Amino acid sequence: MSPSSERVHIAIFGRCNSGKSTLVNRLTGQDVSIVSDIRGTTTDPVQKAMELNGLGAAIIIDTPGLDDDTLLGYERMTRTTKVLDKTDIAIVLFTDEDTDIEQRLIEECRVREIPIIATLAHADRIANYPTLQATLSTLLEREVLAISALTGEGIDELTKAIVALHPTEERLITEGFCQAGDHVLLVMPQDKSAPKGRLIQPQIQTIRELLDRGCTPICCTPDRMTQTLAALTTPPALIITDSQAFEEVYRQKPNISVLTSFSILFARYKGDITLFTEGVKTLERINASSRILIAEACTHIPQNEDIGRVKLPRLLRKRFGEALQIDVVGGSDYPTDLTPYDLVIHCGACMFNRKHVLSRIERARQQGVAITNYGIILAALTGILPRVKTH
Ligand SMILES: Nc1nc2c(ncn2[C@@H]2O[C@H](COP(=O)(O)OP(=O)(O)OP(=O)(O)O)[C@@H](O)[C@H]2O)c(=O)[nH]1
Ligand SMILES: [Mg+2]
Repeated sequence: MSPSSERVHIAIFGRCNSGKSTLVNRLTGQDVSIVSDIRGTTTDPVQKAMELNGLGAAIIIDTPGLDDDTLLGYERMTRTTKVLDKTDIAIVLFTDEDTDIEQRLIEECRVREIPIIATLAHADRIANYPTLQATLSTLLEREVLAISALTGEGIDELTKAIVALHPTEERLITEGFCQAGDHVLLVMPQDKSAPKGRLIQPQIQTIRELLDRGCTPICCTPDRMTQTLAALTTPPALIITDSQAFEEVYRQKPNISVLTSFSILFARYKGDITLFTEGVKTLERINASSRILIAEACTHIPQNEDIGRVKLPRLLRKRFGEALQIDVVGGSDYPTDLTPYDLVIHCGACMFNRKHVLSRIERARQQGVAITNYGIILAALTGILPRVKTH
């Protein structure tokens, strides 16, 4: 099954009782969300992984009603914002009620450059729906699809519209680092923090991509690197190492092999490597009275050598003094106001889709706050960064 971070995130927005949950169930063909005529039935975003015809791996997100007055206004807004942060495609349901809040949502999507599909829901019930559909279309200056989640009317057209909005351009993890025919050596320690019985996501994804690109991936643990290199008739064009093994790998690297790390490739693939390497330069201005935010995507139980909560704060305090103020947030607790911080350090976000990481980067950029990520800052603090290929 594709990881959720690689799936297109499709979110459904509309008023209470506009049929959002019914539509989710219709699109997934499953009983994912509770449907009822009680307003405010859906109180939290619900997401479901599915395969959509013609589009492939997707996640459908059901949301609480935009006009849900059982929720406090602020709470409602933050929930919607959190969903928009990761939305690749937004489906907005209009009915025969007012259109003000739906229009505000569309405006927010426009600012965030999220593609939208506007629909007139309940087409089976609204007597004069072709007239209303035309009026709405003029008002919004865009096509409006008439649908009924209840009868299935217009759902095929909706699916086609989703597929048409799906970006066809495929991003590559190793773009510009190697080409078809290259031998690529992957150095991957499998210590006790590695999951039992499988490889971690970045390793799996990289190997798969190298196979797809016609490269020859060769894998070893750091202690087997000498023997692995000796078994090759020519040195690998590219070596990708886990940052932990960097020094060991750097020492043994054949001169003509290009060296990079999984963290660097994923910082580039998931985020904005230029901004991240720019952000890390802020370290020159950090001092004991600075304030740093460490943002983690997961809310997992911290392990012994947890990077965000232990390793990184230790390294930073060692360098900038014990008084350095470091706040750590997890999961969806990413502050709206980042201005109290001199630097934001985000985790690798393996659980987030690219849109989600870019939304967070954009917030920092708009507020003029420097941002980087774990891989890049660790590479900078341990002196790796100047010795690897980053772009
Ligand atoms: N006639 C008609 N009724 C619909 C349609 N879609 C949903 N309904 C009905 O409208 C009511 C509300 O549907 P839901 O899917 O729960 O609506 P919702 O938008 O998820 O509502 P909240 O979770 O409260 O925000 C249910 O009784 C549905 O059966 C439709 O296309 N046509
Ligand atoms: Mg609902």
